Amino acid sequence: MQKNEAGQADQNLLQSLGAAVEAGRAPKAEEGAREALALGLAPEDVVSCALIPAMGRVGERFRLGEAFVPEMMMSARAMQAALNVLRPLLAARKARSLGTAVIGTVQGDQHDIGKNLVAMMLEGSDFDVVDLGSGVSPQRFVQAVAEAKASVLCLSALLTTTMPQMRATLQTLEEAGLRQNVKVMIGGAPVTQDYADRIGADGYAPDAASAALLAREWMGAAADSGG
Ligand code: B1M
Repeated sequence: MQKNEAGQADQNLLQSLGAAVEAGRAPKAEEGAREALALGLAPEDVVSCALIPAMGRVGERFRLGEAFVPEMMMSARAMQAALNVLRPLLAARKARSLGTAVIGTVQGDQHDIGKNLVAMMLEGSDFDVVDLGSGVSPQRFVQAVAEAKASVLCLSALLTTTMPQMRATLQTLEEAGLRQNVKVMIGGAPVTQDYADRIGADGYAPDAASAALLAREWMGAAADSGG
């Protein structure tokens, strides 16, 4: 096949994968992710060119009142089905560990897709990851940091109403005398660097790849994993 034909085939596949996620068709999304890998596409490109834009479109339709919670739920399942296929490649284990990262979505917030992506990228960037899931209370985060002797704590929030849980978690960490032991990173669609500065988090990352890079930087490791 000629190079431009291969490029067109890749584009078509990414487009139909995105459409499957948008339509909430999990089996088709899973199949599309497998085909993308078989075509030699990088898993990071599949995520950033097909999956994330598809979820953005669903969110926009929800915002406009053209889609509802069940549709968002079905799209989330389809995205998760595709991510499950990509996961082994995104989170390939490396020979050494830079430390433990505890991660979760804050209390009151069920959104876990972005958090799952960050966890996968951290795993693929030489971290041992303790994933607490979603709806995690400040006390549970702090308990996990203590138990795992974590070097990094990652807090995700997708709702403006749950962002204050990030501040609450930092306070609980402080009260437990553990604040100095761990670097705290926050992220999620409504979160900003300015918010991180205001609540006293150590850092903010706009996406999963930058989150992994920042965590590596904190550990004094080179930007490229395995470096
Ligand atoms: Co909800 N939802 N949702 N939802 N949902 C949003 C977030 C919303 C923006 C939709 C909209 O109005 N346009 C809106 C929030 C408005 C706001 O507060 N600003 C919203 C709402 C309102 C709600 C409900 C309140 C709806 C209702 O019930 N009336 C409800 C709340 C439930 C709850 O949590 N208590 C709700 C429910 C749901 C579902 C359960 C149906 C489902 C989630 C399923 C799941 O996650 N398992 C869902 C979905 C799917 C969405 C949208 C459509 C997609 C989110 C997503 O997965 N994006 C979303 C619209 C949108 O975001 N455009 C929306 C893909 C994902 C890869 O991106 O999570 O942003 P994201 O992660 C990014 C970065 O943010 C970053 O890395 C990722 C990319 O690499 N990142 C980090 C994330 N965490 C990070 C942590 C880091 C660093 C980077 O460091 C620690």
